[in-house]
Amino acid sequence: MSQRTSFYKFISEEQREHPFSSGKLTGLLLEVISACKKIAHLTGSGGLASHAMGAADSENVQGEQQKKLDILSNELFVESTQWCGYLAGLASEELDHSQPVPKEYPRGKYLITFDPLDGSSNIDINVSVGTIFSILEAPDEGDIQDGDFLQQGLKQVCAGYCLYGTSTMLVLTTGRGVNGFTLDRTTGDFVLTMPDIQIPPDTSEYSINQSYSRHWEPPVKRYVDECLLGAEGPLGKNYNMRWVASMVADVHRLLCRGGVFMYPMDARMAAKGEGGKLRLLYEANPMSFIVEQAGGVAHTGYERIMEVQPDALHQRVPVIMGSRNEVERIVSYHKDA
Ligand code: P6P
Repeated sequence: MSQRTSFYKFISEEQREHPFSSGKLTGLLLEVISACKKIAHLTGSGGLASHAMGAADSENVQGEQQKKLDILSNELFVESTQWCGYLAGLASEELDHSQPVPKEYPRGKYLITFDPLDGSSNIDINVSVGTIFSILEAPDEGDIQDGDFLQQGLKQVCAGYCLYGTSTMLVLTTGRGVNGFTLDRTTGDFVLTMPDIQIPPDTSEYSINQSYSRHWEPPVKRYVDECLLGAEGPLGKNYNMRWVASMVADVHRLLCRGGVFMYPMDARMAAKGEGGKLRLLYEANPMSFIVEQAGGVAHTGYERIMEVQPDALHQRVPVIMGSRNEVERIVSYHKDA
């Protein structure tokens, strides 16, 4: 069997193509991946690690019930990365505010935002969850504040996710396409298994939580109604629907076979003055970078997600992303409205 390419070999060869690269991003990514391997082990233990199952007696800044694994995964991620000398600060879904790298460690050139365990409501029912991360440049000096993270998605240096599914997969972009790696449990290496991922431009599969349909805005309701009409309707084909309730799993599926993932704005959120359900900095932006680099479109319905200017660390946005032609249709319905 031909020698498979390990992540380390892949990223080292990529680095060589950037003659001026310092190797610092590579160094940071190796620690991020180390954290993901530890989280994979933790999530893979399921009920065997009873201390990791079930709800913690705490809520995160979002007011969401934290799972023990949310907290453990967050601690693992911070401890595995903050010491490496390539980070100046970290911001997590599970932390109210960003935190600078402790003084005892060297200050690095990057910032990282992350959701340590996205979809954690699926933990107790043994359904896929994932870690999502986004890497930005840090200011050269000054104490790291929340404001330093409020950069448009266009400024991302790297974005990726690790999907803890039937296999553990790392999917990553540094702005030169998207590549997928599978964890080889015998060697502990991530190995290149999905080179140069391209999202099919057309699809007949959409992903949305249908139970909120009475709250949707007209353009989304119009699109889903047309999908439900199938071949006899204006879209002229039958559609399939999937909803894992784990963004990493739902987005990974559309990267593999096309599709549209939607968590749109709805009347409930508008009534609460929220911008959507999913968080911009560590869910929507990293996934948008990946989707766009794989030839897809990532939009709020009103603007390109990566052009949204963040004004708060845990800001929420509407998310419509996936196959180019299908998302562009949905965006056109928003323009019509
Ligand atoms: P709902 C998980 O909690 C998450 O943030 C995303 O991973 C997922 O797509 C969405 O929320 C699920 O939301 O309302 O269907 O439970």
